[in-house]
Amino acid sequence: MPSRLTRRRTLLTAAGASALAAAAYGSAHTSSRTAQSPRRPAGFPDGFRWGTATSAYQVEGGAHEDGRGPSIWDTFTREPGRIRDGSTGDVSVDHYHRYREDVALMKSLGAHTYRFSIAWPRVFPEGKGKANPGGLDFYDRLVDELLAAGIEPYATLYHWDLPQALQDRGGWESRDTAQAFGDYAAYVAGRLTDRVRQVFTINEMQTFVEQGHETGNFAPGLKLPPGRLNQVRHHAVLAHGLAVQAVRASGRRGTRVGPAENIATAVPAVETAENIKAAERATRELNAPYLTVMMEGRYTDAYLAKAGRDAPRFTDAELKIISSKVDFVGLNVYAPSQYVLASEAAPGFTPVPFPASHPHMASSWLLLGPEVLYWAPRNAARLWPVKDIFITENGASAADEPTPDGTVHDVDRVMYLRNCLMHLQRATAEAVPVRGYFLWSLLDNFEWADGYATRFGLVHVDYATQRRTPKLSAEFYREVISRNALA
Ligand code: IFM
Repeated sequence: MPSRLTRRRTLLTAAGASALAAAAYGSAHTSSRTAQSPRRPAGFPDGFRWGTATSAYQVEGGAHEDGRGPSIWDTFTREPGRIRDGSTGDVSVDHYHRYREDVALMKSLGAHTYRFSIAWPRVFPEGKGKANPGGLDFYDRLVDELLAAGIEPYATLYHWDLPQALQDRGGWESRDTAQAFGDYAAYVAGRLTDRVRQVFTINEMQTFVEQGHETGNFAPGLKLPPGRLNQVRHHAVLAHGLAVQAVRASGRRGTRVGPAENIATAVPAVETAENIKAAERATRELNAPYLTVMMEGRYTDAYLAKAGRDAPRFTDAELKIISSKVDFVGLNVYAPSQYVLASEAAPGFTPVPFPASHPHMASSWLLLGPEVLYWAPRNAARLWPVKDIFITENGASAADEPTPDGTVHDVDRVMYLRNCLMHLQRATAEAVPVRGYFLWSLLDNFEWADGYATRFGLVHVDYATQRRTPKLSAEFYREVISRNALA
């Protein structure tokens, strides 16, 4: 730890810290405007892309239609005790049939983009082999509707709904699943990239791997020992790399591809130069089996040393695939993973535990720390050579009590979003290359193990009638989009 004196000397004012962070971010990336002055422009950069995000299993419903095969979430939701309210995604918010209404809602927000995911078991009901001839029809219709509304489609290839047939053959413990994902990515790219020019490979590896294979809270509900868990992690990043290569090989020229990962972000507890550096180091290590290996093509020494005999088995050729060049990096950002202080002892940072009184939104994991919207992209851009970053998810769960006419005055969600966007604006003002933001989520939907008990939408859904009613937060977001600014 630096001495108290050193620490006091390096404690910065907000403006000074902003200038320092811009300088630390690197002159190659820093515009002359921000290098000369810490004054922040009022809005987001011209051309900033605002949108919303959803995922197939969470919103589509239509679980048994048009030849869709079962996914691990169909199986998991049927196991007693797995989902808080005993629900499934069989019908959900029926986006499969109501997509026109939903696209109209996006249009009324003034959104530029929409990030949806494609259900692998609709396209390959058995996970591989023979494609379902009608498996992409829904996405064809959705994409056409979006384009007609002037909204750019961003497709995610995998948001956790693994075909059950692949799980039966070992799921992510098997290298074949990574290969099957590459083949599926090639098929989708061949069919959709005439209109879908931006593709995300896998959404939040960290979540589906750890919640699905370590804690067992998510499908497929496994609690694997460390060695097998590390192999699952390795197959997930390998699948990402194979998909990047497949999109390049089978997609139309100019299709852009990258991951959408929930970067684990360390935030300096107090903004000093030493703590900022410590937060970067910690972020690199926290993401060692995911973003770090994807961006650097190697597992960190600390990760391999800690794993010891449980380290994943891998080859150099696989590391090359995993680190295939991407066009952008999507970051899902909700809460800081850790606050840190600098430490002179290895590994160069000390985590500061969250106190029991730390506030959170309706979901207990969603701890408030809106500055993470600055530090996540800023750390990523400092650590890795990323030219384009998207915030692929950010949003909040709230209690959302509708008034008798169905409206929801979700001032807490508005407060959360306003604070997050203020910090994101600091990032863009310092020339951190964030190009767009996808708010999670357009609609209330199936929130995995919480079922329908937890709501994240800008638009309230009455699950009994499927009636959609925009909340106050929708009005807030419409204003932000129309001004390209918070005020
Ligand atoms: O609903 C999820 C989404 O599927 C992945 N990111 C976090 C969201 C809120 O928990």
